[in-house]
Amino acid sequence: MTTTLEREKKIRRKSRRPSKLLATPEQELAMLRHEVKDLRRRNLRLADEEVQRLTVRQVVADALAEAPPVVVGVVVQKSLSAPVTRKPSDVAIACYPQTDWHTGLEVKPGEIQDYNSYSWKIAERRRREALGRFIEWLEMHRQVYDIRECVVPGLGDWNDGTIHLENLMFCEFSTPQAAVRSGQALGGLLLELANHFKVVRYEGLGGAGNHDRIFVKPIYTGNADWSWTTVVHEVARDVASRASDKIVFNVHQGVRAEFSIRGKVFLADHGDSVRTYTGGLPWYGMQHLQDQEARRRAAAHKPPVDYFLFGHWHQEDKQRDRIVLPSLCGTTPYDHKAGRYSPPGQTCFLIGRRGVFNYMCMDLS
Ligand SMILES: [Mn+2]
Repeated sequence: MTTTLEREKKIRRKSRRPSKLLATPEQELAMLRHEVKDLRRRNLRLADEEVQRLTVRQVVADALAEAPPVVVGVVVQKSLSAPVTRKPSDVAIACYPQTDWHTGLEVKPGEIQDYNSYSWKIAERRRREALGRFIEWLEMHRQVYDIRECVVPGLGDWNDGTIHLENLMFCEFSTPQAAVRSGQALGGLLLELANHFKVVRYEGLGGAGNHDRIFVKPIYTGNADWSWTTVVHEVARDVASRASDKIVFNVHQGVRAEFSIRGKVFLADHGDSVRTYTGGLPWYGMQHLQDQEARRRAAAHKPPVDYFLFGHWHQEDKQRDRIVLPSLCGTTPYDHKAGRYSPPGQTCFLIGRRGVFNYMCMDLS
């Protein structure tokens, strides 16, 4: 675009040039010389530009010649199809923990801003849904891994029990009835799992979950014997004995259960031995318990714990060496009071030669 200044210069230049019509031969010669001079100058400038253009082209051509070859797409070095024969390193064990069923608890949505609804019927539906999703997850992983064994840790709070006044006032069943139902459901679950695995190993925490206590106040001596968990376990053991060739039923006495899965040490604790002061997950409390356990195990020359399992807080959390399980019951009025994010859920994961992997938490809302 021509600026005003340039336009003025042009006009002035034109006005200095005599009109061709009025020019004498001398004036015409002078004009032609002037034009030749202009054209020469323009020619030089264009030649200059051409040189520059050629130089740039050469530089780019050189750079392209020296550049490494361009790889388009993903380089697939190994076949992605599933291996036909498996190596020992492909063996994995499935883990499907169960906790906080709170059989007998009825949660009315209106009391907890519609965050949840719970009853025996809903519990049965959630157990079925979770099992279906676990089996789907299992079949997917069987495309790659050799999974023949399933470990089911049981972490307690099977029943809503009688430790609080409200449990007594509003339970759907009496505690003995609830304990029998939980036992039958647990035994039935193990029988169902036995259809999908060569071995099903139950690792039950005999020491009561807080809600399984027979007495309002906690006891630590004989707490497994004086607990509704004993009834749950004995009923479940009886039901599971129908597939005794496949189901191994282990019950651990005391508040903590130690067991091994593919060489990794697991320590299960219901969770009520760690206090919470804010209602939420006691991060430092759990860490403190883990540190204390590590110190006393080191002193006793026992191998360190690889994974801690907790239930109790009805909130799911997965850390490198700790898994806090969600509850089957979901948000209770107590969870609601504490502002807990407690959707009902179940978890499952695999244990391979390097430990826990492919962890899944199902939301059963
Ligand atoms: Mn609980």
